[in-house]
Amino acid sequence: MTFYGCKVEGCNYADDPNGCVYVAYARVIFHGCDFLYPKSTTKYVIVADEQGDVWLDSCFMTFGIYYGVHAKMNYSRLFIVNTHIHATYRAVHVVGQGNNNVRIINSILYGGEYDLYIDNILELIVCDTQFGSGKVYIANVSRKKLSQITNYNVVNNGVATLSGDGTTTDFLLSEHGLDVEVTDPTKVIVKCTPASPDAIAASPVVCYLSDEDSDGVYESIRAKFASAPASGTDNVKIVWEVEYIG
Ligand SMILES: [Ca+2]
Repeated sequence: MTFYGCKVEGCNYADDPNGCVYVAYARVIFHGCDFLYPKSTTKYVIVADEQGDVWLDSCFMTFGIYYGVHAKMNYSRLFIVNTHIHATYRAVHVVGQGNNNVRIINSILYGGEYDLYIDNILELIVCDTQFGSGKVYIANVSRKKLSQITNYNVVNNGVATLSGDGTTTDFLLSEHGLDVEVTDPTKVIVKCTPASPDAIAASPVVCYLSDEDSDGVYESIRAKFASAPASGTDNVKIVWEVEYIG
């Protein structure tokens, strides 16, 4: 079924014989629609491989779905709002040409392989959204804002309690816990706050990402004090915070 510009309200696409809906050179709004059990179990539900804006508002895309939305967009926009997509392979897949906008708000994305796969778009905003146990891949996005996402940590924080020995200035705090494999430490902001008298006395302190096992992946956080904290047991406390900005 191919749409060339319309609003689709309250439709039920169960058992669509083609297994997919094409949107090409058009603006299509799907509101309150139910997409499930496509006849083809290896195809896409919504395909937007040409110029074409797609709004999915208050829709369900579940039960037997392989790909949810597959977009190879050019000068197009994809908005997914109040929508649940549960796909056996990829819930949302967008590989653009550097000039698309994708916004996903207050939705649930579950994919057997990827919950979300985004590459080469202009702007990505994801907020108040729940991911499943699939992977998330986001690359080559010029502007990006991710907030209030369940099951995908782009921010993390913690408290490290250490013991000074009067000579050590550089301490391993913990792993950062971000759901991102960090190979470029310039993509992560690391902040820390000294939170005990001996930590404050040895400050200023800076925190930074560290590749403890030298495998090219920065999995840890370290703190470096200007002077060695005093000797003691659990006398050096640091509050740390990390944010992925890649
Ligand atoms: Ca490593």
